[in-house]
Amino acid sequence: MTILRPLAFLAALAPAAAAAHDYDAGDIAVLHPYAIETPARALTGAGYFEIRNDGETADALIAVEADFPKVMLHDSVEEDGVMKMLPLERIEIAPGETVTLAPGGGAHVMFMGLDGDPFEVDERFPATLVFEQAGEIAVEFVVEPRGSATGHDHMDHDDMEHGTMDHGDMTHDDTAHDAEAGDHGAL
Ligand SMILES: [Cu+2]
Repeated sequence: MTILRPLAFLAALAPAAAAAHDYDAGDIAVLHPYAIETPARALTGAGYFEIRNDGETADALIAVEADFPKVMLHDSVEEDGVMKMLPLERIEIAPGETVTLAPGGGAHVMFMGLDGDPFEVDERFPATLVFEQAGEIAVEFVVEPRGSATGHDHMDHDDMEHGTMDHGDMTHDDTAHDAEAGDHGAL
């Protein structure tokens, strides 16, 4: 009697997935990491992707590393009609679930310190996604035009244009602590 080996079967499929700009490690797959082009003088750029958990235990994205002065996970929340970006410590992916990060609000990766080197369409850059269980997954972000239909969204990007936000005044380190303390009164 032949013993089925599902893991070996999945491993055999991996090269095909990689060709489609997807990456995986263990039970976690990262699909189509992309960033949105930025204005020439932008200080920050946003990155998005889908994460699929094919396993039976929860995992979480806890960090993104890339060659920028600072990279953070951010969440966008509306408070009194004003969009704010707050640091996000982790993005949970339940077993069997797919989490989608996409333009238009919500979680995103914030690449900070672009200063004079904007994201240009078709540019690619490497990054490492760090997961609590699956460990590190090396990926490549590809820069896409603002407002492009990547199959993820048809929202109005203008609502969430990072360039128009108050990133300049926002010292992210300080904000992180305020946000954790939940001190809305001070904001
Ligand atoms: Cu942000």
